[in-house]
Parts: sequence; structure tokens; C-alpha cells
Amino acid sequence: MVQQVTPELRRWIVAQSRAGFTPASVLQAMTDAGWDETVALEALEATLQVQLTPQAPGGERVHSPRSDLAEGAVATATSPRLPHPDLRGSPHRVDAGDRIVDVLVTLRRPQLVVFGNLLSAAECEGLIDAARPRMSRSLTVETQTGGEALNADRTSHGMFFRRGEIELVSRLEARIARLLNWPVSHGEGLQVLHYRPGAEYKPHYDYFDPREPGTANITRRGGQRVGTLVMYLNEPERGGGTTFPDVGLEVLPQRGHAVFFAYGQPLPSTQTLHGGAPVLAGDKWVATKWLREREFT
Ligand code: PD2
Ligand code: ZN
Repeated sequence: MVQQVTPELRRWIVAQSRAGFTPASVLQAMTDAGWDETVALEALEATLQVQLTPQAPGGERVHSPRSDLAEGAVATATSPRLPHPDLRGSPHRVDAGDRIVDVLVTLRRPQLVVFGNLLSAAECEGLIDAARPRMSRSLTVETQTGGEALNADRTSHGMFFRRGEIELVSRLEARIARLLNWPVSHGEGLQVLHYRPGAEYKPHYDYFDPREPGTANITRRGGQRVGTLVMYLNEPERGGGTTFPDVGLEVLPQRGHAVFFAYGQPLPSTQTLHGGAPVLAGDKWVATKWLREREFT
């Protein structure tokens, strides 16, 4: 369903809040009325300038606002289109064009899927071999300035392939585009990261913070990031999981597997805070594909 936050909806949210209903109960009324939870949260956060986390299923509700969301307000509602695998009918495997990929775990919030066998062992080796001679200490995008800088929170080494730079990269980009229903043109170049023992990537969001002065410049090319695919190219002996602290999830690296998550808005309510836990033994190689709203040139 296409859902869009209308002025009528905003007025309704403000009225419910003035009537003394808690944001959590207003959220519940909106989801009861058929609103997508992500869209409802974003509308609430934007209208009331609060930050919310959704109630756990079965969570207690003290009292409810009137569920009189104007039909007119609901009818034009839209959620932004996001990269996503087609999981209608709960398939265990999905067709990614040149490869059948396993669906291992799905989560609604954050919107997340763990895939198995997205890459073959030979493809993982091929990416590491092609990346190895070009590795240097990872930089992070500085949203203060729009530039890049060394960051103590990120102790991996990395490099970027240009889109389509080698046949292997093109093949993987086409597979990812088909899997996530998002055009190759909307993806950044593939990044390869190498973590040695002790290296980590502290929890962060992959979207660019709209409040930072450098963000307007960064998003001129392709708009915001809306999704991340982290592909595991090897398996460290211990540690090195990708963690999602808001939901207590850790995805452990296995060669050829991947974790994908999407974020419709650059907001913490997407619960996409994530990090790379310290590698305790062995080393860890990943390839990350970031997806943008629009064509990334
Ligand atoms: O290597 C990871 O597990 C990891 C964790 C958090 C990678 C990224 N973020 C990233 O590339 O954005
Ligand atoms: Zn990240």
C-alpha cells in the first residue's frame, strides 16, 4: 500500500496528543487503522518531535485514542519504496537471477534479512584477491564537512571497487539488484573491508544524519542511503559478528552469507544502529553494498 503523511493526519496526531494520549497509544491506534508501523512512527516523530520505539506485541495499553483517522487522510497514505527481496509467501529460497539464495532469518524492525549462499566460495576468494593489493586504513564519511577522515571507531582496512570495475563485481551487482529489486545504478561501488584481531566498527547508522552540515553535499549524488548489504567473505575463528544493539541481534559471519537491512528514513526509529564486533581470533573480510534512493553517479 502506498502511504503518505497528510496534513489531516498531522492535525489528528496533534489533537490526540493534546487530548492526553501517549505517543505509544497514538501509534497503536494508527497501526490498528492499517498504517504501516514505520510510516506511523515517522509521522509521529516528525509531528510531535519525539523519539519512539514501537511497543512489544501484546504490550499493555492504558487507554486508546478514538480510532477515527479520517478515511481521506488514510487513503493517500504512502511509504517510500525501499530495496527488498520478494518474500511474499515466505519462500525459503529466492531467485537472484544467476543464483538461488537461501533466506535464513527475517525481521520486521529493523527491516532485516539474513541470506545464505549469496556468493560462492570462489567468488568470495576472488573479491579478497582483487581487493588485497589496494587495502588502506578505512575512512568514514564526515557529515560535518562532507569529506572523509580516519575514525578511531573504525579500525578495519578497506577499499572501494568502482561499479562494474571487474566482471566479478558486475556479476555480483546484477545479482544484488535482482535480489533486492533495486537498480544497479542506485548502488554505491562495492566496499571491501578487512578486520584483523582486535579491529572493530563501533555501532553507527549508515544513513547520513540530516542535521549535519555536510549531508546536503553528500546526498547530492543519489540522495540518502536506504539500504545496506554486508556480505561475509570468510569466517573469523571468534568474534566479528554484525551487531544490532537496539534489538540484541548478532549475525555471525559465514562465508558467502549476508545481512541486509533497509531504512526508509534517516531516523533512529528504524532501529538500524549496527556495528562490527571486535574480531577476537582470525581475521574477517566483508564486502558492503550501500543502496541510494536515486541513481548514484
Ligand atoms: O563488518 C561489519 O560487520 C560491518 C558492521 C557495521 C560493516 C558495516 N557496518 C558497514 O560496512 O557499514
Ligand atoms: Zn555500517
